[in-house]
Amino acid sequence: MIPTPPLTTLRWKRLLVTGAAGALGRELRPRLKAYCDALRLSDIADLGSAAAGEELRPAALEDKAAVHALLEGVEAVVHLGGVSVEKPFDVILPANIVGVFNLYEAAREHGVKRVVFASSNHVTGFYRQDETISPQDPVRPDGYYGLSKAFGENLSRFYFDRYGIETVCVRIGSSFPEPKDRRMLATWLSFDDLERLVVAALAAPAVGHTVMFGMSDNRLTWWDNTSARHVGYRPQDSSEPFRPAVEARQQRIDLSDPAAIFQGGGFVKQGPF
Ligand code: 15L
Repeated sequence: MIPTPPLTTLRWKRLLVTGAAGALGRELRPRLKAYCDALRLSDIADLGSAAAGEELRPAALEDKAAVHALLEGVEAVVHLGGVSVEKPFDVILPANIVGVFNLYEAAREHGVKRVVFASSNHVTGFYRQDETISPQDPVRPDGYYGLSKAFGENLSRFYFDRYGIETVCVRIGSSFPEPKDRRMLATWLSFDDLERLVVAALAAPAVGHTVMFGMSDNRLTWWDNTSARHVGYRPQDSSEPFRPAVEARQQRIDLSDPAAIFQGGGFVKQGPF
């Protein structure tokens, strides 16, 4: 379901979504089209065919020239691109580290002033599930993927401090049709709330460099977003209606399992590769 009425009356001339063929990109594609004249979509995977108002631009993030061409004429970017799960470092490096550098350099060159960066809860995955943390707490990445997202957060801070490019880094929890397990009762972000969050991050008058967690209005949470109230994100969904089904599937939690102890869940024990 797409939230109605529109979440803002603002309209962008051209938005760029990287990683547009990924799960969240496919979800946001029709939703963001409602807010712009042209929606430029990029990925290395198949983007299908262009609907009215869409521009398909396949590009690898590590390809500097391609990324520079991608940013031309763009007003704001929703950067979902890159590797979105734990992988060996040589897979993470080109897409998530070289790629995010290419993106911000291209943004600087083309005068793009606002980026929504899909960071991840895995930037802080080694905090425990019995802790509540805020974006001001030190990062504790739970793998190479989390490390690469921490790099993106730092890089975007540098590009704000040096060049005034504003970024909202959204440490996305678990954005799926519904929470799959008890961990996701805390980390779940509905697709409608994802849209609310991205549109809020694009539309807020001033965001500077903001780091926040991407979650729905879940009853149980490990994350305190108070410092990001200026973004104006108000989640409308909750994992709570899914609780009975999730608990029926997962009655017992083994507290000797790192996946049950740490916020990053199974990511904390992946590898070595
Ligand atoms: C992520 O960052 C991943 O992209 C996603 O696939 C989920 O695994 C999610 O984190 C999560 O922590 O549940």
